[in-house]
This record gives sequence, C-alpha cells and structure tokens, in this order.
Amino acid sequence: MINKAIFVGSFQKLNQCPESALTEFAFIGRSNVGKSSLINMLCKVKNLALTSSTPGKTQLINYFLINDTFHLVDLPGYGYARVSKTQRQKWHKHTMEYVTTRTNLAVLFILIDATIPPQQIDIEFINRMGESRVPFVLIYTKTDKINQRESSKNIALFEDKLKEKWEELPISFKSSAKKGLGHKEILTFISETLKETA
Ligand SMILES: Nc1nc2c(ncn2[C@@H]2O[C@H](COP(=O)(O)OP(=O)(O)O)[C@@H](O)[C@H]2O)c(=O)[nH]1
Ligand SMILES: [Mg+2]
Repeated sequence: MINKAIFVGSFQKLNQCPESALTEFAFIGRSNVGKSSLINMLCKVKNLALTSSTPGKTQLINYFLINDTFHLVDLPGYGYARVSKTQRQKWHKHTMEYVTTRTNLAVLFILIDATIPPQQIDIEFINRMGESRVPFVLIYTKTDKINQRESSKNIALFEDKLKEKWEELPISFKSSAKKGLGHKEILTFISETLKETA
C-alpha cells in the first residue's frame, strides 16, 4: 500500500515544519518504544527513519512524504531520564505545540511498549492528549519480544489504568516491527482516515 516513501527533513519546531496542506499522521511515545522502527516497517524501508539503541537521541520532528499524498511524522520521544531539564522543557513546548495546534494532523499514534507493565508517564501523556482533544490511537509495540500471554496481560493492565479516567477505550493496534505485525491493520486505518478527511 505504501509504494513511495521519501524523507522530507528534520525540524526543531512547529513554525519550521513544511507549509503543506497534506494530511499528517504522527508517532509519539517514550524514547526507545519503537517509533522509528514502526515507521520503517510500515514503509518497508529499512533505514528511512533512523532507529537507535541509544534512547533520547532524536530531538527533532522528522517528516516523511508517503505516496506523494500524506505525511508520516516521527516526533521526539518523551520520558528519557538522561536529558537535561531545559531539553525536556523544550521538548514539551515544541511537541505540545505541534500536537495541539497542527491543523492537518489527522491522528496521533501513541506507542506503548507491550513488553513492560503500565508506565505512569504514558498514562499521563494520554490523559493530557484526551483533555486537549487531540485525536489519538494507541499502538502496542514489540509484541514479538515476549509471549502473547505476557503482552496481553500488560495491555489489559494498561487498559485498566485508562479506564480509571476514560469511559471508552481508544482504538488500539498491536505491532511488531521485527515481524511486520500490524502492518496491514495500521495502513488500512490510515487509508480509511484519508478517505474521511478527503
Ligand atoms: N524485538 C523488537 N525490537 C524492536 C521493535 N521495535 C523497535 N525495537 C528495538 O527497540 C530499539 C528502539 O527502537 P527505535 O525505533 O529507535 O525507537 P524510538 O526511539 O521510539 O524511535 C531498537 O533497538 C529497535 O531495534 C520490535 O517490534 N521488536
Ligand atoms: Mg526514533
């Protein structure tokens, strides 16, 4: 379904992002959750988005043009301990500005690591997005890393946490960048959304 993927550029803040009316789908989550790997998996290009085993490195907003028709946006991760307070505040300002005011942002994909129990920072971020009315969808990542029973348990615990605040659970997908899991489901969701916004 994706037959052309081009790296557009990296930008520090919203007012530097491309002046484009194309629909955007952005990816966010804790550093190292697998944002860049997922983008590569969806595009079937190995090093389109730079992945890293060193968390907290990408502090820029990376744009990819897909099929000449829409943008995928790799956002800087949150929650990495080894960044300075000033850097964190910068992240907060630029990212919050992007997600809350970018008018052509159709969906924010919030990635959650399915291999670990619920993290407060993810719950807080999701709650904030809900309060700010940012349209989001969850993607549970790295499901290949542990057995299915374990990942299902982590996901169920995560959903319990969400239910403490929200009556309805958001749409969610399971993925593995390593095994290609979620490829079809996520791309189908994107193309359905594109049809709705057209
Ligand atoms: N086993 C497994 N490892 C993954 C998966 N997705 C990402 N990783 C690994 O997790 C690390 C961080 O991935 P990256 O995409 O750079 O995360 P980002 O910081 O959120 O962009 C890398 O070492 C990846 O190889 C996955 O689905 N399965
Ligand atoms: Mg990355």
